[in-house]
Amino acid sequence: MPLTLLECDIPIPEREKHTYIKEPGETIVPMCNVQTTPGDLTERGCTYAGCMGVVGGPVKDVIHLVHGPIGCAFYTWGGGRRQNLSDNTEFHRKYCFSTNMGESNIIFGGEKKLHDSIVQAYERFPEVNGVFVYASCVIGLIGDDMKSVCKQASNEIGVPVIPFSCEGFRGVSQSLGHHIANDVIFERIVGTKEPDRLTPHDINIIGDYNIQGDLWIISPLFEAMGLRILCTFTGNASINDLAMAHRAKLNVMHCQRSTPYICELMEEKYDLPYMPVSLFGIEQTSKALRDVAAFFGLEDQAETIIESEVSKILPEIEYYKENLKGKRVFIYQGAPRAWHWIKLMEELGMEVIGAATTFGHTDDYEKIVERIGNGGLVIDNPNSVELKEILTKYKPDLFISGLKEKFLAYKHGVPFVNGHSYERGPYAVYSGFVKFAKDIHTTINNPAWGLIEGRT
Ligand code: CFM
Repeated sequence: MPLTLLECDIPIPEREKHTYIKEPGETIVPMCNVQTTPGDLTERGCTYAGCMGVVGGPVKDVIHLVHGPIGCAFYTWGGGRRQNLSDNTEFHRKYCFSTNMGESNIIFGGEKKLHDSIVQAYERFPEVNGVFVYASCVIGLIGDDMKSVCKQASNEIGVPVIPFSCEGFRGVSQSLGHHIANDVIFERIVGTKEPDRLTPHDINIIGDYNIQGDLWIISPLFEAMGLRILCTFTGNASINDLAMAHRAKLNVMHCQRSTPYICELMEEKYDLPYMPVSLFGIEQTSKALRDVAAFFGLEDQAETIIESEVSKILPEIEYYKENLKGKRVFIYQGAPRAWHWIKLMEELGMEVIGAATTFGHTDDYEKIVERIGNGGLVIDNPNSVELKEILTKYKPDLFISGLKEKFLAYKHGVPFVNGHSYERGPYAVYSGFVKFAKDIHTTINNPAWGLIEGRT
């Protein structure tokens, strides 16, 4: 029984191609990264969300101006589902900028409004080092010439004004938005500045967005090894860091869905190699540190750090493992975290019975299918009706997913942890693993679940 059709999908038989139950010895990858079937109420985000909300938005010292109707600007607020923190707390994520396109602008064009918005926003916040302008769907439809407006405004205000043509409808999911942001940052920013000094141990951490401060626990591990972090892409990044990123000796790539594009471009143009790593859990983090250390000949330093970090957390991890052994988990993330975390759950003695992604590509599913156990359900881009069927039929002991799914899980009495913006994170590397384990332990063992009437 390789591909399977959930009961709720009888009216949308196309969904069968996206739903796979792993059989021993098989290497089937469910259909993915294709347009959503009409009638399927997808939970996917749009291209603009991937460009602005994921990759562009974390840059801490630029105005993020949304060119579109005001509703699209909701994504700019730090109070939303993403919590990519920065140390520029007086500005970053505190303000929301939009051209607030109304009906008449849409009819007569929004170029003047865009120009005036850029100039006004900069006059109000002259301390910023640039302006990023993001196109929403409407702009693609009316054809405003963002490029020339941005160029003219940049000449007037004297800082880079960079347009991102990330109209929401362009891709099948937010994934294309990541790609567009990578391309624009590479073309317009990387290589435009030189660092004051270079060391033989300069790295960039690519593909970490500092969710609840992940980077603030990741970076010290690399620094303790003797490495210098030149740039982070894009958690807590300044546009000036990004401009100098081409001078690093190695790109350490964490999120392997939102950043392989820029890593490949930098390798091609600047001969800068990249190394994919997983920075979650003991085994994967230790491997990452060892791999990076081997590149620089810092193996001894890495071993010392690994030993001290692991010994610090092991007693607590053992405790959680004892209490979580045999629990069955269903993970539904955007893409790579689904496969990063299959290993992590195993480290806690739990079993992943299902894994899903919103916008994973073939390489994400290959890793999921390889890592999940026989009988595991692998489903691409599930909608909430399908999620409900999975939660009630498979009855996992834990559901790891995002805010949109949280209340669905609660309604069905399934313990839940937010794997996107976290509960009480950060969740990366060693100290974050303990927090992750603690949140999982707390929710699974919460007595409230037993009090829910009609728990399925
Ligand atoms: Fe990369 Fe991410 Fe993810 Fe992603 Fe995301 Fe995220 Fe995610 Mo939510 S960049 S692909 S678009 S690891 S916001 S920090 S948790 S869906 S699996």
